[in-house]
Amino acid sequence: MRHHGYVLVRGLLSSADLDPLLREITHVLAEERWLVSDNDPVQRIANPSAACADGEPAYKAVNDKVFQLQSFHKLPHHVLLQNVMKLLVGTELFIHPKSAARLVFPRFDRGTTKAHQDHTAVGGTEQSFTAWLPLHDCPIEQGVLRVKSGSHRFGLQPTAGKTGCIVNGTEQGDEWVGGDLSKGDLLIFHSLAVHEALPNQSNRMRISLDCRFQNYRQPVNPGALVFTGRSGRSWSDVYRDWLSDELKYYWTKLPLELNPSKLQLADLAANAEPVEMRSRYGRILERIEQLSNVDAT
Ligand SMILES: O=C(O)CCC(=O)C(=O)O
Repeated sequence: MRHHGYVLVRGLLSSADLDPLLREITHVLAEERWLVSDNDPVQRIANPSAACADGEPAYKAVNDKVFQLQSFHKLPHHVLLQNVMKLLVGTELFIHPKSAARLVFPRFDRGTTKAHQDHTAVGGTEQSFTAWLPLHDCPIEQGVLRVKSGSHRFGLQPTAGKTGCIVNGTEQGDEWVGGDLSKGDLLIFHSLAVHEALPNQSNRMRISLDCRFQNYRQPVNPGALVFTGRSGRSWSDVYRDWLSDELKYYWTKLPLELNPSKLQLADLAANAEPVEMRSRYGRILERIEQLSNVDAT
């Protein structure tokens, strides 16, 4: 990790760990008609006419349903995953609550993740790590993730405006590294490691998770704990259909150091530039304050 900025762990998780979540997610996709109807949903055969990408309303509507699944939030807490991440961050492990599901349509360029560094969006300490895991075998042609080896040693790299993406060919680092992954493999990378997806050239959806981890004694971006958008979505909306209280608000029990702090958030809500950012900081502060009143289980 120190030298290359990434580690590939083969076969950490089993089918028994991953299949139930894959089944639940593909059930959601089938209901939304993202999959062709004459195949078993776990085959992930995409309906091209439904193709959409992260950042688009149609994508968000379905991704939000996946985000509500209790099993989706359980997977990053898998004990084997925690043990591996503790080797990197120490025993004071903080599992970020906002993991991401990636639902990537085939042959759909807009849906292919461009080169970026997670620290741009995740913030907090630079010593945070993403574990990227497909829920199925993911050969190169199904749009696997690849990493620019050694790129974490160059700090934050210039992006194309506010997109957060690094212009193709300007990434600093050594060679691009990627290859076929199998179900159960885990690609772990540093928050400053440049990475991107290869195009999904198959006829199946690529379904994977990004889970983020750090030491809880190091600063955490409050935006990683709450929903920052205007929709007003809250954790209680996410938990609405959960069958147990396990893992609800678990991070509120940890002694997290927020950066920006609540005081700084209040200042940013009043004075941030550009002005459009002020309401976003205001929302984050309000939602962080609301979390202080929840009863964590
Ligand atoms: O899966 C993808 O296409 C993107 C994943 C990613 O950028 C991440 O894990 O940070």
